[in-house]
Amino acid sequence: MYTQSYSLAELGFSAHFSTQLSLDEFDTLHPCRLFGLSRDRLLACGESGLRPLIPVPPANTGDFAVGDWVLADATGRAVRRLTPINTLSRRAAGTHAATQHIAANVDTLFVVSSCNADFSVARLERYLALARQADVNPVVVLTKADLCATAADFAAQSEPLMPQLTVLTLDATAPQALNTLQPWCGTGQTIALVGSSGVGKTTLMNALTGAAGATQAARDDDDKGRHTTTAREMRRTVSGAWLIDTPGMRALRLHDSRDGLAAVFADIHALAAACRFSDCAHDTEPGCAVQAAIAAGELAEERLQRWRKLQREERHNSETLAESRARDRQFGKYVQRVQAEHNARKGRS
Ligand SMILES: Nc1nc2c(ncn2[C@@H]2O[C@H](COP(=O)(O)OP(=O)(O)OP(=O)(O)O)[C@@H](O)[C@H]2O)c(=O)[nH]1
Ligand SMILES: [Mg+2]
Repeated sequence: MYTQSYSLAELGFSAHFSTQLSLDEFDTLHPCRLFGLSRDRLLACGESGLRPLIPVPPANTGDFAVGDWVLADATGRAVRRLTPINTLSRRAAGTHAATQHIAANVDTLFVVSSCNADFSVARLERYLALARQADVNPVVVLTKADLCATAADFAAQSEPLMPQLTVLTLDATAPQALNTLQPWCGTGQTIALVGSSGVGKTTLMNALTGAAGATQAARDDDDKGRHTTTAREMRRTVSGAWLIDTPGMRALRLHDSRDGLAAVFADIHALAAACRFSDCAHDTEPGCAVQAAIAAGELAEERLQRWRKLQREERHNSETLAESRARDRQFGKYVQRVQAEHNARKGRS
């Protein structure tokens, strides 16, 4: 795959990371960027090229994200994760309350959707909140414009979803896609691709990297033979940026995203500030600026409903995660106490 090596600057290393190293660590450890991870191993790239790394227990690979910077020792251990500039994460699928990292140290999030039945403004708003919460710049990329006569309509529906949102429409299979995305793909920049399965993320990645990663064939009744992406991985674009492909997500569950939601729904937040009552529920209260905007046709009722739904979900997931973290902390303290008592008994005997 990667035979050549890159300088730390080419890999995106900056003062944010170098200032985290002690003098001792500068002498003995090597900063490496994570290109991929599996159940028990990290695949990392430093100045001397790609190498597998093993996390030092109690850390496991789930504690890391593709795009992370780690410090590696000479024996192939990832000694420490450097604090990232940002991490995109979601609440993991299933009932188990945990966060799942999507990517770290990302400059731009390409939120990919196609100009067909996959298109959903509610889903776009979700991804935009994810990006804004992590302080990542989102760009909406609408693919399959070549298969649709009304691509401009899809773009027009997307643009008002967040202030100053950039929306691009393109044919991901055409060579021009490269030029359209070029402004975000400078040397050392990191881009992550998110979106549902089949929208063209890997196709875009192939266009930008000039390599052939497996894409999934057009969907038909029989799913056999499709090449859906199953792992997150980071690859270099022809212009020296770093691109993180992710598997299509069935559900993106937001957590701890209050600021992200406020940034995406800035229109509703601005209106709410003008309501007569500070605790206005924007229902039937007198002097509600939100309902007045709906009545005047300036705000769509559906957008208010989508905002409410995301807020409820965000609150529920954040509370569940907070409870689960508190439980883990209590259990950690219990283990420490038992250990201390055990050691004290050993010391006495
Ligand atoms: N005509 C046309 N086909 C496209 C476009 N984008 C993607 N495709 C096709 O759509 C299919 C799915 O594309 P992929 O790139 O594999 O989709 P993905 O988003 O990576 O899917 P997952 O890996 O399952 O998440 C492939 O057959 C692509 O050739 C486009 O803009 N125009
Ligand atoms: Mg894919």
